[in-house]
Amino acid sequence: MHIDVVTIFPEFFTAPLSVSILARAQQEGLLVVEAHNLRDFTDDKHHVVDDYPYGGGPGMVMKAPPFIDAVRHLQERAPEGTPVIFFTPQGQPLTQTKVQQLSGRPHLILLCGHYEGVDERVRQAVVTEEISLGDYVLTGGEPAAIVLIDAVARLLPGVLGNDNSLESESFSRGLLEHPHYTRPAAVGAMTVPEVLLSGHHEQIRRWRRQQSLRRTMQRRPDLLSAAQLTEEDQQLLAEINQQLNQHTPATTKVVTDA
Ligand code: JCH
Repeated sequence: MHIDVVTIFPEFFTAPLSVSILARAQQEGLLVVEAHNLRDFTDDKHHVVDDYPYGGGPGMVMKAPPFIDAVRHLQERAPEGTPVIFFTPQGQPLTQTKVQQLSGRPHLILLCGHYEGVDERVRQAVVTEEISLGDYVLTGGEPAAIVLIDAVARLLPGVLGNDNSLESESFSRGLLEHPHYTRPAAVGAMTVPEVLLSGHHEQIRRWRRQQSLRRTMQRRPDLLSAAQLTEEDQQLLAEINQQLNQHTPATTKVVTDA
């Protein structure tokens, strides 16, 4: 996959892309990331990329022509229909489903703004999708671009190596992960749950599934409502409720019936 990033801070991407999995993906030629300096697409002596907002008000707005010229230039080397993604708090929230869609593309163009925002005509002229990382305000699009690159890169064939991480992910899809333990068996008074030491693979699978359901119920009930639960899941949830209700006043009982 080839990812072009347009930014006034190309250095922002240096360290995150030079360590761990993203570094190896690039070394192996599975991922190419190019950070392009927006100022290279200005035509004035001082490479100015921002200006005062029409209509007045605080702060600066990023000028449209440098972004539009940068995208037109990059599109000459990109397949027809390459997504041009603009990061903004007003975009669609980034989800794993969106990440999966994007990871199937050969080429992405990412635009990072700054200041109070970008001239609306950049959207009109070249942007195909606007993406938000969540309902909080960043200083600019760069941290969002790094998150997207990271999430997309790990789905590229060959990047995570041959472990089962992605398989188990699709199994637990829509639920939170169960707890993990490794040696030593005791950390002070904190021991590993007996079942994980038992060697009973079926019991271990059930325990993990139940822990996933329990965590999701307690921390992200919104996810549990959306998840497609099997017959077994319903049973495991019923057990959880029995356990909880033994320790909990009736008025706080958790209702799980669909
Ligand atoms: C950005 C800013 C106040 C924007 C400038 C460009 C994305 N999920 C997410 N949070 N923040 C961003 C993001 C992306 C690009 C830019 N800013 C700063 C400041 C704004 O309106 C209140 C909008 C923020």
